[in-house]
Parts: sequence; C-alpha cells; structure tokens
Amino acid sequence: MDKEIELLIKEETIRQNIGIELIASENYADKEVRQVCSSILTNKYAEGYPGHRYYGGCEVVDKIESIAIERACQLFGCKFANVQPHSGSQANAAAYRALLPEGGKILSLVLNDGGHLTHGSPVSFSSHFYSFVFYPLNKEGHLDYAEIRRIALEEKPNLIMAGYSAYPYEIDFKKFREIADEVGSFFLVDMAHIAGLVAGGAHMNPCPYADVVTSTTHKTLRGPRGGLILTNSEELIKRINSAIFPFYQGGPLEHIIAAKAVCFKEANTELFKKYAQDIINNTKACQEEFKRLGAIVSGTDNHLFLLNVLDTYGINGLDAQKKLETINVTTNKNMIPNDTLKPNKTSGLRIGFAATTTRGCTKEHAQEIAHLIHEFLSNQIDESKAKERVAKIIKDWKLIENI
Ligand code: DSN
Repeated sequence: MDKEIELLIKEETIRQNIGIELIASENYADKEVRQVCSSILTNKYAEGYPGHRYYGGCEVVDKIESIAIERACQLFGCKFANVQPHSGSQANAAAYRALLPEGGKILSLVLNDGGHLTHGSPVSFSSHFYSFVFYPLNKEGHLDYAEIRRIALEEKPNLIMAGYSAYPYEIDFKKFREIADEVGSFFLVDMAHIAGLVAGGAHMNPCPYADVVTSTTHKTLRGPRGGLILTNSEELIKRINSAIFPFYQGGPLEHIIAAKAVCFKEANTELFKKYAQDIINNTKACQEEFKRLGAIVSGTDNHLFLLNVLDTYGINGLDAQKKLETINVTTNKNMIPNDTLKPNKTSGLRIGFAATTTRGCTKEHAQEIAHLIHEFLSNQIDESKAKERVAKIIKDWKLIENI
C-alpha cells in the first residue's frame, strides 16, 4: 500500500481512538459499512437509474440500487427515494431544482440561528440561484410558529424549509405543513442531523408532512458519507431524479449506495431504536450536568445542545474549541441565539453525542464529560490532569476499527 497514505490513515485511526468526539454531525460507520464502501463496486459506471442505464453490465448494480431504494422507503415510511446524491448539499440542490423555478423564493431559518449553508448562505450556490427570506428563532432559541406563519403570509415563498444544523429541540413538522398549505408553498425538510433519530423512532418523522425530505446518511444515521432524497409524490420523484442525474451529477457511487443499503437495514432494527434513544439520554445527561454546574446551556430534545462558553467561562467558541482539542476532546464553535460575536469566533460550542454513544458512552460518562469540560475551561484542572480524565472516560469504549 502507498506508505505515505497508510501512515496517515494509521495516524487518523489513533486520533479517532484516543479522543472524545462531540462534533454533533459526526459518527463512526461500522465494519460492514466500511467494507462495502471499499468494495469493487467502485469500478462500475452506472449513469442513469435501475433498468435505465447509459452503460452495459449494470444488472448487478441495478439490484443493489433497487434494494437501497426499497430499504430507504421502508425505513422512513415513504413511497419514493433517490439514493444517488453524493452529499446533503447535492440533495438540497436537486430538491430546489425539482420544486422551484430559478429565482424562486425560499423561506428558511436565519443562518446564524442554526441553518445550513445550502439554506441561503451568500457563499453557497443556494443564494445565487434562489431568493431567500428568513425566519428567526425567538429569544429563548426556539422556533416561533406564529412568527413563521406571519412571515410566510407576508412573503408568500414558493418553498418553506425546516431542518437545521444546530437546533437542539424537536421540530413540529405538522405545524410547518399547516403553514405551507395556508400559504400555498411547498414544504421541504432537511433532516440530515436527525435522520437517525427519525429512523429510530426518537423524533417526529417529517415524511408524512413534507413534499420532499433530504438527508445525509452519515450523521445520526451512522451510514457512509452521502445524501438521500425522499418523497411521496410520483410527479416530484421524476423531477428529483432528473435533477440529480443528468443535471447535477454524473455516475452514481454504487459502492456508497450499497453501503447506504447496509445502513438502512441496520437502522431498521430494535438495536438501532435503542441507540437512537441512548443518544438522546446521553445528550440530556450531559446538558443537565452542565446546567447543575452553573454553565449557560440551551435545552435539548435531540442529539445536541449549545454551550455558551463566552458568558460561562469568558472564552470565545473558537478558543474553547482549540483548548479542548489539546486534550483530545473535539467539538465545534457555534453561534448561539442573539450571538454578539461573528461566525468565525462565536460565543458557543455545539456538543453532540451520536459518535460517543456508538463507542459505548453511558449517561455516567456523559455527566463526567460535562465535569471535565467545565473544570478544564474554567482552569480548575490543567492539561495533563484533563488528559488523564479523558483516558479514564474512554477506557472501556470500543476501538473504532472494531465498531
Ligand atoms: N457540516 C454539517 C454540520 O456539521 O452540521 C452540516 O452539513
């Protein structure tokens, strides 16, 4: 094997094993998913869809892609799926293309309140091809459905969006559907962050309410890195399919699609239901412990919460992220509602438990993680003491290569 790359993979394996991974969008794919990702399926070109390809020799990948579609539909209780998006961003691009004319108006969450770049950021394709208006969170950091309805009635968007990157509470998709119906808009849910919770029955399922649901497959869903689109509309799936191929993408990644099929099967089990609930229990345990210690934190109903490091420890989000990295605790800086600092500094950290729960994190570990971070960021313990505590917490966790 290429020694340079082999050594770097070893280095990354060590980094992942010795750390506590609290980045809310990350997870550890299991052996089967990883093996399928690196299979010979990578050799095959298969532009098109099962039964309608532009290449010969697609009879096997046709079967694989059909299984992936069937399993995705079964898992989320949906009629149609496109399993080809290379990422969540590609999935969103295709969904917009299927639902809107160029320049169409989209109502989404204020980006600093937890929206994703593809939900209208000036640096993303989204704001170049579509026109965005935004709804804010209320002062307490919650969705304000009356305010969303008011803005929607005033702006009359073609599309209303829900689903976020840093929102710690349950989303009521039924309320969004009612607003969209009143206004005559399409309703799109980007469930990338919560897809595993939805699959495990631990969050309301958007599929009965949204016209289109987009997702990634590698966050709480714990599959390979990639995207997914779901809908119950026969008309929309046709438009979605042609938006993915040939409009935005070329050859599908059949090795990744096969790994998505494995992931959908794994997520449709009692074991995965328990995993989804454990993520929520661990997140809650850590958030409550921070609160008990006097830290300023958001609430949580899902896999993440926001910690206000600026007002709690007098350190901005970027510096807190860097400081925690010195003891192998990985988090990411994040804006908090009404943040006074810019996105490159921020006042907060986003903390999530999907990855640690996969490795065997318990509620007691989650509480100890709150103590560790609290004591380290408030300088009650030094780096070497903090590293000892990290090693003790992860002592019995699974090695990532054995997951
Ligand atoms: N980059 C992801 C996240 O961290 O939330 C969203 O795609």
